[in-house]
Amino acid sequence: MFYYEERYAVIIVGYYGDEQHYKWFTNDAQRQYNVLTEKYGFNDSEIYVLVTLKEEWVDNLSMDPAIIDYNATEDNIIIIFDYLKNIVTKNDLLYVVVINHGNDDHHINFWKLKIFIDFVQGIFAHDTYFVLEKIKKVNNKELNNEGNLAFYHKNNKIDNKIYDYELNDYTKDITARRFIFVLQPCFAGGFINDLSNKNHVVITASKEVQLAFAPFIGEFYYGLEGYANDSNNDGRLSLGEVYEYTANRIFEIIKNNPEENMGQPQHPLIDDNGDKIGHHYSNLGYDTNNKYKDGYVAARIYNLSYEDANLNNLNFEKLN
Ligand SMILES: [Ca+2]
Ligand SMILES: [Ca+2]
Ligand SMILES: [Ca+2]
Ligand SMILES: [Ca+2]
Repeated sequence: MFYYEERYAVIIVGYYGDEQHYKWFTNDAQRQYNVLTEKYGFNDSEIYVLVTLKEEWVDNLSMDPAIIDYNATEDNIIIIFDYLKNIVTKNDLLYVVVINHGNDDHHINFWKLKIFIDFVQGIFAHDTYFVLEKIKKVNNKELNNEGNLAFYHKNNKIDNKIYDYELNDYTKDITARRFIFVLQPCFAGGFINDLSNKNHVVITASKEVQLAFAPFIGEFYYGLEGYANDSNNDGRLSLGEVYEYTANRIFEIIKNNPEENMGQPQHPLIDDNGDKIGHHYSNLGYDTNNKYKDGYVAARIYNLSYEDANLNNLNFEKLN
């Protein structure tokens, strides 16, 4: 068994859109913070919380603002990851969670017409992104309209979006022994081809062509909190078991209430073999006993604890 020397976590909460999501997203950030500190023993100084408060929605703020470190701006995200580049070593764990809406440039017509048109087929074609809450004010008025426009148009001059390739650019030079991404946005599967690497585990709320309206991150937290099933009966919960629990819960929720995801399927994916392709646990590409397939590494990581499997057969050098 390998023990990490240090562990770090980054919690990013983006564009809310409405007050209900403000309530949900800030609550999710607090739950993530709580499970890190209470269940996994993180110190506050090891957790970077990026949240932009909305003063007008104070009644629905569902977190302790004292845990917030920075506004969730693209500049601050770059600063945090630049800082981590200098302090994270190949003996450390880095965990990044994104709580946000998401979109994909190729799916604009879905939102307009309410029918699904996938213009560009193929995993490498998808430029998925999440949006950050605007905090820029002009004449003391927040630019709500421009914030909304930025959500839909790639070439909007206001750059408050984090594209999949940008998140990779900002994080790619960080050398952690284990780098875990958990991404809640709709279409988050489109992040996998960009973030995939040999020492990376990328877990997404849905495939790149799917909405993610069912409560993925809430179920993931239940899993981390200990509700997942110890399917291999080793007395421990692995990250893979938490992923399987979450994906199975989403399957059950949508089976019982298809309207949870507007009548569409939602398949949380995992990629932990660095081949740029994510798989659902029901897919043939997922096999916890085959080291070449997705699921093998995650089945040997004990979530966010200090213990990491001693996978000497894996190469921790970054891929180009
Ligand atoms: Ca950007
Ligand atoms: Ca992509
Ligand atoms: Ca287990
Ligand atoms: Ca894979």
